[in-house]
Amino acid sequence: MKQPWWKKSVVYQIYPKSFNDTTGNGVGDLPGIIEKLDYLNKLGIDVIWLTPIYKSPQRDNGYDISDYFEIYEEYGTMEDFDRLINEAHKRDIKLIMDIVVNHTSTEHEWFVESRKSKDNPYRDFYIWKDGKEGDPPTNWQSKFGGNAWQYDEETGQYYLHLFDVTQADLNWENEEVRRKVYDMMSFWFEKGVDGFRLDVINLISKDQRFPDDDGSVPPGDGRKFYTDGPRVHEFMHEMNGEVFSKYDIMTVGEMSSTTIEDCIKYSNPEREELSMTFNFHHLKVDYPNGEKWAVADFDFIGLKEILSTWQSEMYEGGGWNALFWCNHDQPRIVSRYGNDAEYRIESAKMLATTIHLMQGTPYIYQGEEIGMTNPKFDDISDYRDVESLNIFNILKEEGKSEDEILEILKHKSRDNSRTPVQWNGENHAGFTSGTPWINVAKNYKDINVEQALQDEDSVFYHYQKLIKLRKDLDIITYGDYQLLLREDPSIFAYVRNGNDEKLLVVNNFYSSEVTFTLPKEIETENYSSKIVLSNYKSSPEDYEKIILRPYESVVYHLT
Ligand code: TEU
Repeated sequence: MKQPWWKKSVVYQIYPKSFNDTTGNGVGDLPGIIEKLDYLNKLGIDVIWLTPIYKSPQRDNGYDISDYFEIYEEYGTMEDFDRLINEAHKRDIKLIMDIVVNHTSTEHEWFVESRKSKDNPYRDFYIWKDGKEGDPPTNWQSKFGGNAWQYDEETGQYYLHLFDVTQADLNWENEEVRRKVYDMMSFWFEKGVDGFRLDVINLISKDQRFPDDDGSVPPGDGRKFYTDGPRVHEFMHEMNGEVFSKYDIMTVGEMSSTTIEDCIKYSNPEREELSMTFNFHHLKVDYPNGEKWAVADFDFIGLKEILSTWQSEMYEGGGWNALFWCNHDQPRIVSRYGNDAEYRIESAKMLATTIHLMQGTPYIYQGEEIGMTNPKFDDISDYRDVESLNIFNILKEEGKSEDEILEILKHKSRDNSRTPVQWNGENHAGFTSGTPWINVAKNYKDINVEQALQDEDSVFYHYQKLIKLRKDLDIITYGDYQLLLREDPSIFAYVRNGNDEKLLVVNNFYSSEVTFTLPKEIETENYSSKIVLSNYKSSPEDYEKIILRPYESVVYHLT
């Protein structure tokens, strides 16, 4: 049976604001992306994912949309967009857009109308409720801190905002809302877009009883009770029938605080909902007791368990994983689970191999392919993200010192991934001829694209090899997954099993030398083996017993 194209694709995520500025205004733009398409082609990626480029007040850097049919003026024009998609397609690079339909900006015309009066035709486009004896309708918390309801004097009611107060939640129970969304999606598909990343799409269906949070779910998932809501699969199936099924496209749902059962439902093709899903459980193993805003080592055994469970259960359930370490909301992985000091190159390569050789569609976040690190900003004036600034104030009110809070932000802030791409060692790393909207990381003279392209041992060429491997070896796409040495405190090793071949992936996640011994249950006689990738020169050919150097990562193809 013909498999969909996105099962063998590698997606490159672009955060336009920080990618490449061609006007000198300090903000990246669409012509800046066009300028770098040959670079992306050299890397070998198949799809680019643009985070939102629509008209927006930019309170949440575009995740607060005020017009779905216009391009945010600082990124360029619709003509620039048409040229970008045309130039990408010329290079066999597909382009998917980020679509935010759980909420709009409060500057969107629908909301401007909706808040005018209780009987306005757009009133029910959003979720308005009376308070309870002077309190908000429920005790739900916004993901950016504080209560999730905002009182509006005009009509004496509260509106729901699961994110910032300027991001009002749409009412998906209203068929007119759904119709408007589907028509807008079709507009972009008719322009040649190859798919969507759907922002927090598993939050769109709320329990219409609007129950209070009774603390029955772990604090880290306090928002659980409005996640994967009662009609969410119905809405996904309807969206597929009304729009997606009419095009040869891919869709990936961002599933905040979700479950494997739900992600199998979202991505099993028989259910005709989405192509694949992002989940974040593997990126919460450094949240002590589920608390994001704390500094802690990551739980390595927990990391192996989570990634392996998602591999096996999604495989068995007919689902499809989006594989990733980094995005615009997450700290840079080499600073988070790797070693961004003496072993930056080795650990960045090891982390890439670990995630790319699993089953699913891998995503590379801009700058990850050259091992960009967290910027380690140590002054609150360096931070830009609404979530970071909100939490700074909340933690201060809770009594934490500024130094304590900055230490947390250095590790956990979303700004960590939003510093400009480091193109070269020139001023502002070649990102802009003006003043960048956010500072460039100080290490740009040593870590940049120009340097990486000139160094055959750079992280860049390791990613290039990984992408090529995925094209060459079907086992990476279709093989099953078997975790080895579950309890080993340093080694993350797994086998991908094909019909008459295996891929053995062995990674040392730490800076101490360790010995890997192939478990007896792995049957390998009658196989010949070949090292198809390593992050060290001269890794040992014999995979039965390997002395792994710091962050050493070796891949053996057994046939
Ligand atoms: O993020 C969804 C989300 O729940 C988290 O990733 C959130 O951003 C935060 O890190 C929780 O601590 C999506 C977008 O990726 C994010 O950039 C937007 O801010 C958010 O939705 C609202 O649209």
